[in-house]
Amino acid sequence: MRRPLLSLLALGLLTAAPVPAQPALNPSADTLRDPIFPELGQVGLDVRHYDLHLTVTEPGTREVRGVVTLTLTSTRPLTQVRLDFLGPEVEAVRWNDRAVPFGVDEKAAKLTVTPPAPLRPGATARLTVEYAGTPGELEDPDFPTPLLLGWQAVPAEGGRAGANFVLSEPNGTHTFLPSNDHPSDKATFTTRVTVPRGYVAAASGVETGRVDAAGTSTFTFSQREPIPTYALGVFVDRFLRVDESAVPVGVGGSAVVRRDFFPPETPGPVRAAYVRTDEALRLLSEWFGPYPFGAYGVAVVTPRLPALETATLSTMPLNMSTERTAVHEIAHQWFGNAVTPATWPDVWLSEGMAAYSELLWTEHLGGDGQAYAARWHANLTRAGTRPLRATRAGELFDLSTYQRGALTFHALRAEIGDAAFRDFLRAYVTRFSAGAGTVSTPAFLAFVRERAGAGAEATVRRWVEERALPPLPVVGR
Ligand code: TYR
Repeated sequence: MRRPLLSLLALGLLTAAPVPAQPALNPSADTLRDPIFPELGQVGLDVRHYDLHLTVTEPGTREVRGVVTLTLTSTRPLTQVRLDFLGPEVEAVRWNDRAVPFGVDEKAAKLTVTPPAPLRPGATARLTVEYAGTPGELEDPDFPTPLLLGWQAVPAEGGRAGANFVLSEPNGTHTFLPSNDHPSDKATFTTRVTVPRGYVAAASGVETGRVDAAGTSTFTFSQREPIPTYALGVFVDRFLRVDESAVPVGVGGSAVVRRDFFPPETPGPVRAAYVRTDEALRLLSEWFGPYPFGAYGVAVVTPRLPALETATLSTMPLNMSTERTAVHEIAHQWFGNAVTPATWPDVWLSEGMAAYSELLWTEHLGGDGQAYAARWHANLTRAGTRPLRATRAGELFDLSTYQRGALTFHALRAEIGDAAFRDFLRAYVTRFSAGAGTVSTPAFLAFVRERAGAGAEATVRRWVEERALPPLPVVGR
């Protein structure tokens, strides 16, 4: 359902009280110009934290109410803040607790806010947005089955209660959250979710509280390490929550909280895909270094969809509940959520390593990793392949991203040997989860050269840049 376009002009923003002409001070219209999603984000804007309160009154419908306070800084003077938003009707906007003018441009999917004075570099402001209604519909045409990205509703059916969750990669988060919706602007999150009594809410981060009031429960989650907006997970269902003992694989051996959420009708075999989660966390932390977050688990959802590595709490559809996919999503907590693609063409770095972790898991179980790699190579030979930086949305999650991406890491391993490969991966995570927490393809190549030498860089570069598929790398057995 489309709502009428509410233009900036209609709201008087462009005519009333114009900002004095300050060309250098008005980069507000500049998006981040991502090569694949050029419309996303705002140059200079840095969202540090989202404090989000969602209220779901009738789970299974698309209705939602949100109040979010963004903690903002900027690297340039900003006369306006332009957030990505294709969400429900905006009811109020406040800047440091004072009402300020705003405009919604649904066509551009932007919420534009004019602060009382330009946001200066280094200054911090709090921007609050209240909204309620139906999240926007953002169709992802690149999935085999048409998929609405962002806010998901699973209607009540038969004896089954309704449910909601989000599935946002790459750009669905702004259907339910006004945000700087690009992976280069990572942020921490406090997420509160209010649901009818009897429902359970879950979200990325560590649960810090639950308050029951008349007819409702409110759950609070703290995601203390920055994550990309697409990786925020939110779930509402009559979940069975299963708590396990913490696993000491965090930074400095710290305990990682373990909890999983299963819908009541989850068949037994589905649960089987998750019984070795602790073992996978231990194995992958040996290869990649300490697990980067405070918790890990899965939330199982019922629609047929791809699995998604939502931070600390992977989204696992029933149909994707296999051990292999479970390990893939765990690996994404390092590659994707802690080390995040700087732009969308860099997504192969996440998917390639997540796929590579399936090979590491196979070897861990005593299987033949080289045969696993040979299957990837045969698939690519049969289907055709491309250089790794995606040039359009349809390439983001294709065979080359996953399998040629994975073989690129296999080629590096073949070149430098297991011990050096392990050291490389650990150093790579340490280096690129720090600071902005992002990695670009050129920065990755430079790091390969720095850590593994010019020969290794040349090998990797062929996998990244050449059109033709290089020969199958062989890791000695
Ligand atoms: N990143 C997912 C994976 O682990 C794939 C995916 C992509 C899932 C986009 C959902 C989505 O919306 O492979």
